[in-house]
Amino acid sequence: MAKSTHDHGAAFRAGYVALIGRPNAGKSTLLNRLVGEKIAAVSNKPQTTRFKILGIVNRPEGQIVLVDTPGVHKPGYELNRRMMAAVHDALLGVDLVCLIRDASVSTGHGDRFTLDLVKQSDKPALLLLNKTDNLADKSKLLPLIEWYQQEHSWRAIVPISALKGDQIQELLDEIIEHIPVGEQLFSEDEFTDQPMRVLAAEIVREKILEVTGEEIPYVTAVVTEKWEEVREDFTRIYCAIFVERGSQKKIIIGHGAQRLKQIGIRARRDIEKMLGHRCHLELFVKVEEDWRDKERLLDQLGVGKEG
Ligand SMILES: Nc1nc2c(ncn2[C@@H]2O[C@H](COP(=O)(O)OP(=O)(O)OP(=O)(O)O)[C@@H](O)[C@H]2O)c(=O)[nH]1
Ligand SMILES: [Mg+2]
Repeated sequence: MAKSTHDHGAAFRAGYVALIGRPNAGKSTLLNRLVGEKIAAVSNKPQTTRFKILGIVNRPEGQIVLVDTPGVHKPGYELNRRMMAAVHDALLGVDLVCLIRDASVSTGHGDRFTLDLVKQSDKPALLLLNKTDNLADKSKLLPLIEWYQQEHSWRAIVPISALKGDQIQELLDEIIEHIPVGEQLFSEDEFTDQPMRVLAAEIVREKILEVTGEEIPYVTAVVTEKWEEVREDFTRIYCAIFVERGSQKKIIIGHGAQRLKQIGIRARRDIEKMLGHRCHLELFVKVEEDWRDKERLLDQLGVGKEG
């Protein structure tokens, strides 16, 4: 279980920490929570995150560079192969791995597969049992802890709730303790590696996931095509929403364009919060057949460019 043994007066630490787990485990929620800024899109649909996103946490004792990754899943399309490449890539480049597990669901093949990835990485690892707020009876954690303990030698096992913020301080202490002594990797005013136009596109994608049903999440990509800083306190943003079929375009737009309007209103609210000033957001829906399986389009859309 969590132990808090931070040694005050110890040397400054800095390191990269991968957040690895099944789709929907809560990796991006945790990233946003730890950084204290909304960086990554979050949704109740699996496979929300599509590429690596860095989030930087500055503390007096050290600097933690979190690497959010797509959920571990079996790749079907080229898009999914790139997503999994991002996971493998993240595992290679970090000092510490956090395996995030939704503690409120039972163990399946995917959990075994994810665990094996962490073991193969040969990196020091923490096990984070997330969504403890979903467990009325915390003793339900015990068999899960036992199973994971038999399978791997964890530096620590920390039950958390990324959503409610439970045990987050303890988690930060554990992470700091297990990253190397070293100098700051990023300047203190940075909190992510993603440019504003990508963050804005991700906000739009998150709103699409919120207002549409089962099929649409997988077939949508969003790209910021134009970013005009009209005045210091006013930005005009044009985002293109790509789908694969005309029928999907109809769904996104909705009856009387109501759905697209909802997406726009919600996204603009969040983008304005991020920018700290007003913006005008214009959304276009474009059909690109089978973009998920076309290398050229994926490159153009900027999906998995680093994967
Ligand atoms: N009850 C509860 N829900 C949570 C918690 N953490 C995340 N969630 C919810 O779980 C869902 C998935 O969260 P995400 O952060 O998008 O999960 P993810 O692991 O990044 O998912 P992918 O990007 O698809 O791999 C969202 O509906 C979150 O609100 C938690 O601690 N408690
Ligand atoms: Mg995610």
